[in-house]
Amino acid sequence: MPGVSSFRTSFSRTARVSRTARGALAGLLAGFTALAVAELAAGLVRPAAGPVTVVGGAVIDRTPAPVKDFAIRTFGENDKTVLQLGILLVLALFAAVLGVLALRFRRAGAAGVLVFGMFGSAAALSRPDAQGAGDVLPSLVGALAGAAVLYVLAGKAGPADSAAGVGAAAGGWSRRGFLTAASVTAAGAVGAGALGRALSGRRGRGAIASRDALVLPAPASPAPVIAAGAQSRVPGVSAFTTPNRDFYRVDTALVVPKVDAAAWRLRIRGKGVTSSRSYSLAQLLARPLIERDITLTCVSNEVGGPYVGNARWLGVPLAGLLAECGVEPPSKGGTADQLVARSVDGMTLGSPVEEVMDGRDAMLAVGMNGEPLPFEHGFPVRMLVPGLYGYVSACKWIEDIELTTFDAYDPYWVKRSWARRAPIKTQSRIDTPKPFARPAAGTVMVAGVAWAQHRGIARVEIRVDEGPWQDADLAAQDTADTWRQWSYRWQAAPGGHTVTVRATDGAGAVQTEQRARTIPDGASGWHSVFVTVP
Ligand SMILES: Nc1nc2c(c(=O)[nH]1)N[C@H]1C(S)=C(S)[C@@H](COP(=O)(O)O)O[C@H]1N2
Ligand SMILES: [Mo]
Repeated sequence: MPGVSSFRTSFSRTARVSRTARGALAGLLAGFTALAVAELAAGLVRPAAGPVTVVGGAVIDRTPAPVKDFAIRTFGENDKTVLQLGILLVLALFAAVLGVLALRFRRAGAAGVLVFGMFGSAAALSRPDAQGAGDVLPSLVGALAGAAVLYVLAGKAGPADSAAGVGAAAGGWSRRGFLTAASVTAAGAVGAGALGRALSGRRGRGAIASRDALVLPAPASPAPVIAAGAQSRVPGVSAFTTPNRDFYRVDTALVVPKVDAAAWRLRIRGKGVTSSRSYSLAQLLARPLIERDITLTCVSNEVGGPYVGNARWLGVPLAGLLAECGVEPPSKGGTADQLVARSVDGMTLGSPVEEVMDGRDAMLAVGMNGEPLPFEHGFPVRMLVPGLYGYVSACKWIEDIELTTFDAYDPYWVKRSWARRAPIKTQSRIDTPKPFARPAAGTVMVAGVAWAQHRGIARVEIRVDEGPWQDADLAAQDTADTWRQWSYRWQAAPGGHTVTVRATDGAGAVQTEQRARTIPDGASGWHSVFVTVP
């Protein structure tokens, strides 16, 4: 009877499907357990050594510059979240496949989980801030737990379906046994993961307390009062001083380092340093501090892009500190031409000693807009050199300064095809109107910011379509190290229009029209915005 046989086929197919689903579930639970136990181990030994963090970090380290640039462009500051979700997705896929495999080959499935753990450990060891056994442990312990879970659950997930599904109760597997084991595993994993998170959080408590307790001394040299006219009144223009919570953030840290200021020290050593020194935060704060408005820009900022911000920084003049250690700039016979700054998370940034010591306000910053540095921006101390892109100057969570030469050492980004030296290129940005806006005909305020740190902005011009360049009104210049706002009253006629801006720096050089990508030393070209006047 055709009816009966087709019933039997679909019945066994259903049985096979549900068996596969049980295998996949066993795999997912094993993967979840592995991650949760690893989080717990990381919480105990080192939060930054969690498997997703180290694998993510290793991926960041190995991402070719164009791909990283694409990620920053496409996902902006969500790039890290996207990366971690991607890793979790890939892990989940492999875990499910391993689970199904384990139905037939239990040992192989469990061994597969261990292989993933070894990947995690290898990734941890490859990170620039790896410290040894503590980094390997979380992935390894997690994988062992995951492998055990898969071995047990696969055994309970059911026999081969040779009995065409009818014998589901035979061969040792019972639906209830599997579900009970799965639930217990899930609950245990959730508990381990939550405990791990809580432990990681606790480890940061000393750092948070040290930041809360920090009282910033008054500067010996306060910043000049910002001229009343420095902030344009045109709606839609960036604030002259960027609030800390809005300040862009670019770094490779998947877990923001939480440094306990009480235990923190800064070493200064290397070529030309007469004797290596080390400073505590209290020692640095006891020195005369300077307060300065400085605009920071990322080399990954596209023309018209958002990775630029201006803050009021408080810090220790770096040149004086270096001089005290015996360092001389190359122009005065110093042997080191590169200063390599190292952070607690193993990042290395290289700055030219000549620029650091040429009289500009290079500093070790401790304050940002009137408060201790936020953790995201480098607490307790970061470096800043006005006029240089962040990746060659602005080391956050700094703990070591080494004097060396450009010939002898390539820091992190230079190893990844970015330029050794990178002064900030003159740029201007239209903040308003926005691209594809539809402003009414008549007077339209075009306004934005321009920057050429340490050279200053002398002129900003606007061009509508292919018309002549017209001078924009410049807001008051704060200092040569800050951006400058500008505005232009445009008498807009109906139609589609392209509005273009260009700036001239304090030395008289006009911003180049030549388009360049961000790699290797910063984007160039003119920013323009297309609008339709209805
Ligand atoms: N330790 C560390 N410091 C770092 C980085 C980093 O990845 N790690 N990124 C640099 C880059 S590329 C830039 S543009 C600035 C950004 O500083 P912000 O995040 O405070 O804006 O920090 C610099 N300092
Ligand atoms: Mo950057």
